[in-house]
Amino acid sequence: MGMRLAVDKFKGFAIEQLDLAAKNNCLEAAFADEIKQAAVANDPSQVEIEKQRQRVAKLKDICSQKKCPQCEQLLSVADYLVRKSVWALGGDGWAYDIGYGGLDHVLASGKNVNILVLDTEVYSNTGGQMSKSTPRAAVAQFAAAGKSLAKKDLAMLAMTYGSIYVAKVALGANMAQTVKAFVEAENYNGPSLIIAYSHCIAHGYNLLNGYEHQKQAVASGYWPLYRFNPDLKAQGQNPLQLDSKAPTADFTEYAYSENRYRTLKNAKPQIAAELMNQAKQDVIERFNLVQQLAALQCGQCKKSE
Ligand SMILES: Cc1ncc(C[n+]2csc(CCOP(=O)(O)OP(=O)(O)O)c2C)c(N)n1
Repeated sequence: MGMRLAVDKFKGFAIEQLDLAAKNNCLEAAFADEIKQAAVANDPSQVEIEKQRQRVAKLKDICSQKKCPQCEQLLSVADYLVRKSVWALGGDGWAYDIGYGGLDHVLASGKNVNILVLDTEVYSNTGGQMSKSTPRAAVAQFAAAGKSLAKKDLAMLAMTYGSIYVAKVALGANMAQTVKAFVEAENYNGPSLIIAYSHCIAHGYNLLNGYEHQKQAVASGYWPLYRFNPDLKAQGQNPLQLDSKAPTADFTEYAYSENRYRTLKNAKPQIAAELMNQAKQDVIERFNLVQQLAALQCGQCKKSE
């Protein structure tokens, strides 16, 4: 958020210096205006961004040959005249728990900030403590008897704003969908949140098979892939697009291929069975909810705006 505000401030300052440099006849007015128009354009295409890069390179060339203080100032901030994207990266411990208040503040700011959550479902750096993202029935530090509550649905919470780009991705399950989500988030002129399924040593399996586990997480319906793009509303379309199929694999089978679930089955089979039943129900309910929301007819979206 601070980065976004700083980038916007520097851009504003660069535009002021650009105007002054044109007034001082250090720059041709038409060239300065061309740069200014491109700098304030809302949704520039990649081609337009490249063109602006070339203009700014030429501008820096001109400024470096002038000796006036105006041009020196402009030279120091000229790069901010090209569109800059801002990304914040963090884990689930940060996004779901300790940084959630701040995350929510950024999401509600309406600013063009992109957020990527690498969701390992535990605090990985500090040794695998439970977070609100840890799924029910999984064992983690502080949840030695298996987590008794369902995973917090951060994507669903973010979608309730209606004005935030939200995507759930799993690189190992669908690379094309992941890339699509990143491109759309980057292009969306507002806050974006991408939650990426991320395998972790704390899950308890050979990480060489990480992508295979990601595939199973998606195939079992545990990790539905979807994209919520508020821009689609303006076209009368449902903003929510479900990108993964209805479950084709068994959740229990997937879960018990990972030590974080299996440990409990071995140590306390009865509790494990009970939690696994509930966890299975979580998966069914959550997948059904997303499926139903994605199937809504949104012909009225445009009219009601
Ligand atoms: C406010 C705050 N509390 C605690 C820490 C200590 N800390 C450093 S890394 C970490 C784990 C973060 O977990 P997560 O956000 O899930 O990221 P991961 O380690 O999984 O990548 C913690 C608690 C911190 N840096 N800041």
